[in-house]
Amino acid sequence: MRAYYYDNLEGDQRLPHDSGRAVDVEELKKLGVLYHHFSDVEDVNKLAKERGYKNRDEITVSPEKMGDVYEEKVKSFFHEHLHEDEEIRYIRDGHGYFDVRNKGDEWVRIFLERDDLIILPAGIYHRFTTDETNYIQAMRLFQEEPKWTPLNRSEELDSNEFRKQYTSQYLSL
Ligand code: KMT
Ligand code: NI
Repeated sequence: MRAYYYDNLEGDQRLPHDSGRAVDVEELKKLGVLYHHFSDVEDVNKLAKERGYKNRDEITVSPEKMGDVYEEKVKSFFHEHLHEDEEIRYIRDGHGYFDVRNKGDEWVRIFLERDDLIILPAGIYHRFTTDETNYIQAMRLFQEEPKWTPLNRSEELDSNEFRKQYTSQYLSL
């Protein structure tokens, strides 16, 4: 894992876009973003149990796996959105980027690779992209049924109860 401010420059979303300003784990924690490195899947099982996650699946995002819809999928993952639930991803192979908004509404880019696990809190604005290797395999954990409906950023979403809960807990101090 390595986190830094996104440079906001033009160019493919899959490029590093590293501004050179690093962000540490403590900064992420202040945004409600939790990071773990688990080389033993038993540790993931334990975390899942503690947080009430009963189900999981695995997704491979790559042109080989997705074929013609790959480019389209990569673009759609990159639309800024939030969920009314936590998003937990455990990277099994390859690497990619999760971008999250900070207090000042800047993008923080989080590079994740094998054995990295990230928890994005409900209500945080974020997006995902593969990197230049165009390959990542991840475990997606969910509590009951998958509730991953992405809600695209909009002014109306400011009054969403999950968004309001997130901003009051993490962005209002
Ligand atoms: C997401 O939430 O955008 C995804 O699940 C993308 C694939 S997981 C690395
Ligand atoms: Ni998401």
